[in-house]
Amino acid sequence: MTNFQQIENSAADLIARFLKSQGIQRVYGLCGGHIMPIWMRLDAHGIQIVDTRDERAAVYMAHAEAELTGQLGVALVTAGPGVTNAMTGLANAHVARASVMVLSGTPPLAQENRGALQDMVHTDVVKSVTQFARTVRHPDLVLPALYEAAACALGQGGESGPVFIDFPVDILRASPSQVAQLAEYFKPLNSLRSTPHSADVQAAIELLWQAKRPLFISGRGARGAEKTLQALLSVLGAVYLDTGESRGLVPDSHASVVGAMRAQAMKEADLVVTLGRKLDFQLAYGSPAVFGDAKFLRISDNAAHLRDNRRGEVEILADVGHTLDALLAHKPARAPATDVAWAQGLRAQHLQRADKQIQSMKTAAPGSDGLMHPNRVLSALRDALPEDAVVVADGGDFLSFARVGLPANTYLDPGSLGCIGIGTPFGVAASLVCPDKTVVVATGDGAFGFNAMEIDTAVRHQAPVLVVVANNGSWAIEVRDQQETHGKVVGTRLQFADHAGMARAFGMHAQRVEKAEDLPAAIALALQNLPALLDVLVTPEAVSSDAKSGLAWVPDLQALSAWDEAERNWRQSESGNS
Ligand SMILES: Cc1ncc(C[n+]2csc(CCOP(=O)(O)OP(=O)(O)O)c2C)c(N)n1
Repeated sequence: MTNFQQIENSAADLIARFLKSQGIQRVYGLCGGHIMPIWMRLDAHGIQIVDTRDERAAVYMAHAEAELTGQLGVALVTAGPGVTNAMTGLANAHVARASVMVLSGTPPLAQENRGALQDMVHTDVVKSVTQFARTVRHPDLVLPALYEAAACALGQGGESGPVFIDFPVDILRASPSQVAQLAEYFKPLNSLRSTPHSADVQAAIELLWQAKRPLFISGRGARGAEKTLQALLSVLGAVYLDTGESRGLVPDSHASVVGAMRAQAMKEADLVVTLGRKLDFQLAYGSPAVFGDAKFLRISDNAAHLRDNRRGEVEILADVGHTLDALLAHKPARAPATDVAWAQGLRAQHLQRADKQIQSMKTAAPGSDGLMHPNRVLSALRDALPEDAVVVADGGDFLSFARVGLPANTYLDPGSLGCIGIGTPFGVAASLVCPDKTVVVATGDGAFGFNAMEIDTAVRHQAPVLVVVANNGSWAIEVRDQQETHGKVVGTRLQFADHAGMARAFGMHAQRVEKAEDLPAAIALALQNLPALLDVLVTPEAVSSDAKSGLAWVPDLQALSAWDEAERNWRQSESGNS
C-alpha cells in the first residue's frame, strides 16, 4: 500500500498543483481506482470536484466551463469505459473547438498488456477528436505534458480543442524528482496573440471602403473583440450576422444587426467578411449559389478558418481583435462606399420581423390536441428572465424555436455536431460558473433524457439551474421528417413521461405545467427554488423553422432545402457554361 505521505509528494499532486496554478477552480468527473490519486489531490488543493453520473456529462460540463470562462475546462474520467463514455463529449468539444482537458488513468505499468482491469489504449481511441493525446509514463514528464496539452487546448499556434492525457496509476503514485517540480513551472500560461502585416491591413481597408453592401459574420475566433467590432461596424455602416459561436458580441440594439434578414443579407452582400468563422453548413459553405459573386475578406488566427470552402480576396492570418484594431487605427479619412439605404432597409425589416415574432409567440395557438404551442413556453421565459440570463437550448424542434424565440447574450447549444443531450450538463456547469446569473435550460423531452440523471448532480451540488422540459412525448422533428418524406411514423414517439416526478425523486423542486396561463407563476416559483425543473406539456404538432427548412432530413448538397436547390441550379448553369 502507498502511504498518505507518498501521495502528497506524488505525480498526482503535481497535476493538482498545475491545475491550481492555471486558475482551475473545479474539475468534473466520475471516480475510479485508476484516477483516485488525482481525485484526492485535487480535493487536497481545494479544487472542487463536481461528481457527475456519467463521464459524458462530465466532459459536457467541462466544455461549458471552458466556453463561459475562456479558460481550460477539465474533466477527470477513469480508465476503459470511463474514457469511452467520455468520447461523445470529446467529439463535441472537438467540433466546437472548446478548450477541454480530459485526464484519465491506466493500469500500472507492470500490468500493461497482461489483461489488466479496464486496460485499453485510450490514446488510439481519442486521437481523431483531440488536439493532443498522450500517455505519460514517467513522473518527471508529467508537467511538460500538461503544459503542452494546455497550450494546444487553448489554441496557441493552432486550432483550439480538447486534449487528453492518461497516466498509469503507479506513475500517479510515484514521486517526481525535485527538478521536475521547480516553482517556475507553476506559472499561468500567457496568451499569445498574433498581429497582422500592415500590407494585409491596407488591402483589407481597400476592400472594406470600396464595398457597397458589406456583411460581417463572426465566429468563435472573434470572441473578446466586441468593442472594436462594434466600432468598425458603425464606421462602415455595415450589416452583421452572428452565429451560435459568437452570440452576444454585438447587441441587438446595434444598428448593424440584421439577424432576422439572414437569407437576404447573404444573397445581396457584395463583400462578406468572416471573422474567426468557418464557412460551414450554417453559412452554405460560402457557395456562390447562395452568396453570388460577393468578394470575401477572411480573418482568422488559425489556418483552418481562413481558406475553408471559399478563398478570400484578402486573407489575414492573425488575431481577430488585433486585426480589427489595426483596421480602425488606419481607417482612411474618406467615407466608406456603403449603400446606407440598403443597410438601413435591412435593419428596419429586421426590427419589424423580430417584433412580429415576439408578438406572435405570445398568442401562438395550441395544437388540435389542446396542448400549448412551444412558443408560449419561450414567451413566458422571455418575460421572466433578466437581460443577462445564460440560456442553454437543446432538442430538435424545441431547439429551433428557442434559438429564435429566446435570445440571450450568453447562449450555449448542441453546436455543429448536433450533439443533443448537452442541456442539463451545460446548465449545471453554467450555474456553477456564473452563480450570480440566472441560468435556464430550454430542452426537448428527448434531448433531456440523455443526461436526465444529472438533475441528481444539480441537487447534490446545489447548482442553481432551471431546467424547462418541453414535453411533447416525441422526437418531434424526426416525426415530421418521417411523415413528410416516408409517410409513416416509426420509433419516434415517446411517452408524455412525468419528468417532474422524476426530478422530485432526486430532491429537486419540480412542477408539471399544462396551461400557458400557469407558466408565469410556475417560473417565478421555480426561480425561487433552484435547482428546479418545469415539465411543460406542449403540442408535438408545432412545426419549427428547422423542420420547414429541411435541416432535419439532410439534403444532398447543402444543409437547407432552399440552398440545396440553389446549389443544384448553380452547378447546372456552371457546367452548362463551361
Ligand atoms: C445524440 C444524438 N442523437 C440523435 C440525434 C438526431 N436528432 C436530432 S433532433 C432529434 C429529436 C429531438 O427531440 P426532442 O429533444 O424531444 O425535441 P423536439 O424535436 O421533440 O422538440 C433527434 C433524435 C442527434 N442530433 N444527436
